[in-house]
Amino acid sequence: MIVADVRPDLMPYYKEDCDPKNLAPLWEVLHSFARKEPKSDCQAYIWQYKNIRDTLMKSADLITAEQAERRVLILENPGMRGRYRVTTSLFAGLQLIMPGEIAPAHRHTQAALRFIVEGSGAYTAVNGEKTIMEEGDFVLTPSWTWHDHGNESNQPMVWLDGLDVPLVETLDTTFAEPYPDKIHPTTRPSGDSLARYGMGLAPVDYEQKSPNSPIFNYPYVRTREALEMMRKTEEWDLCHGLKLRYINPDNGQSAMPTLGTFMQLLPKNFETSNYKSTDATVFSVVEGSGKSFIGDQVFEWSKRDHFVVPCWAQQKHIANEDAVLFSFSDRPVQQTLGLWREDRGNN
Ligand code: 1HN
Repeated sequence: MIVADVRPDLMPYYKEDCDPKNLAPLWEVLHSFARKEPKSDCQAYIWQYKNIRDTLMKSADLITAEQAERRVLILENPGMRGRYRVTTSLFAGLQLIMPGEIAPAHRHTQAALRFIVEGSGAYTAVNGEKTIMEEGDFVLTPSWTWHDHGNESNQPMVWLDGLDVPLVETLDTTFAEPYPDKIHPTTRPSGDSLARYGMGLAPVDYEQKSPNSPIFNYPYVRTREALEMMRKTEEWDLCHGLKLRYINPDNGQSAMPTLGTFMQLLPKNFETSNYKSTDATVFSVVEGSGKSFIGDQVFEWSKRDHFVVPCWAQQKHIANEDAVLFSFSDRPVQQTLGLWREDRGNN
């Protein structure tokens, strides 16, 4: 339906000539396409773990992981309720799997990341390799890979699911299928992909076959050690503290082509400079506590909290104690398309 602002006098032409032929006048809407700056429905928000953990645990009394297929509470952006997304292009949720439970094998064209929030010892199997998960691990489930989850430990396990669901939906490229059995057969030992591809080595005749990293699990112990070693030089970035990006060792690009993932260390009392970027970003607090100024709001965070920074919102983070933040966004997509921008102020 056309609301005529530019030329209300042309309404009869719009209605009687254009509309019946599925035509619409660009000049009435050009200003909304050609905007000075991005305008997004995505809002800044925080899900403090202390406020949502009970609700998540209660889901285990109400539905099994198998009944649910995936027992996930979606982190719905308050500006996009009912659209099952955390940012315009990304899905985020917290998945719970209880001891003894199985989430059956399936695959889909959407790519997923798991970032482990609570628990120890449950597994995700990706294309026949089980990876045992520990807090702070970053686990990949690239597009169209078979995956199932299981918890053989004696404690609940919670992880952050990050997927490119809305992006794949926009491109109308969604395919999915269940595996004929509940569990995909294990064909490789745990740790196989890390040993083969994650040690700065590769099998001698290895050839890169896909845009995804061949490593399924980037363990937190190694990421943390890298940050701790790097901090000795005290070369802090004014906007980010010490910030690393997870890479596909085949090509130095992001671990998956649609999902950029990062880990950063902010030392006690560090205050970042104002920063903004076009990739709306979801943060998961791994260690420590602090606060973030996002636009004109302030969010206090501590371990296991999740918060979202919208596209092109001014952000500044302050650590009350040494803090480690995981984050993800669609940055690699924006960069591939030549759309990504950042504003570091004068830093
Ligand atoms: C999915 O397959 C998983 O495999 C988690 O654990 C979250 C959200 C949307 C679509 C598929 C999983 C998902 C999902």
